[in-house]
Amino acid sequence: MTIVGDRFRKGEYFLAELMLSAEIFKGVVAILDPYLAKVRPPKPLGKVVVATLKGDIHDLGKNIVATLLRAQGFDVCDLGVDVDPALVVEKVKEVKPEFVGFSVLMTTAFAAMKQAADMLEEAGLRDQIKLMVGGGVTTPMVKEYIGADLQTLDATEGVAYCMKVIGRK
Ligand code: B12
Repeated sequence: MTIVGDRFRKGEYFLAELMLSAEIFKGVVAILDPYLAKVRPPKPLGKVVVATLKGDIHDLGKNIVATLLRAQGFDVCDLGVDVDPALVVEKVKEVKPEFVGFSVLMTTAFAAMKQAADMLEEAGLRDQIKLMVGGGVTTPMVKEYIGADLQTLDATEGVAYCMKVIGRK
């Protein structure tokens, strides 16, 4: 997808090719998922709520993180894309995860992530979770803006972080 993104930026690929690549990628993840299920430990290592927030419908990065976390043995509650910040708070109350992960590729969705983080704080839930943010447009400044515990451009770094926090590495 990185190569496809580069070709799109250079004008070598059109939107149709971009969308087709995204669909193929989703298909690949769907094929892998049942195999990964077989190697998961019987008892989940922890719970993670992931979402792409309001104004953003990009979900490939989120799906990669969710797949890798599940493969490692975490229970993942995937809220999908274009998610209302209020739903994040509702789900965190319900699921009681150790981690919340936001995935973002639209700079216009930064505000929704900040709102969700503030709402978690107001609900007294922020101290109970580690907040991660990832996606191609994120930087340490985004981490600071939303008050996240981790910012990364690498899904495996997110998984390694979760493992470290729960004391498995
Ligand atoms: C594929 C793509 C699309 C696909 C999305 C398909 C899908 N199902 O997701 C389609 C064609 C639908 C699309 C639509 C649009 N797109 Co688009 N898209 C891209 C593209 C080419 C690649 C993004 C991608 O999927 N990368 C691959 C993934 C795997 O990378 P990633 O998300 O960074 O994830 C990795 C890490 O960051 C990390 N990670 C990600 N999330 C998380 C979360 C956690 C917790 C952790 C730990 C780690 C982690 O793990 C992943 C693997 O390591 C980018 C350009 C680019 N080069 O990035 C533009 C891009 C993101 N799109 C862009 C735009 C503008 C749009 C549209 C508005 C276009 C339009 N005019 O309609 C719409 C979006 C509408 C909306 N409201 O969201 C802009 C955003 C600009 C900005 N600054 O906000 C970009 C940057 C292109 C550009 N240069 O203009 N897009």
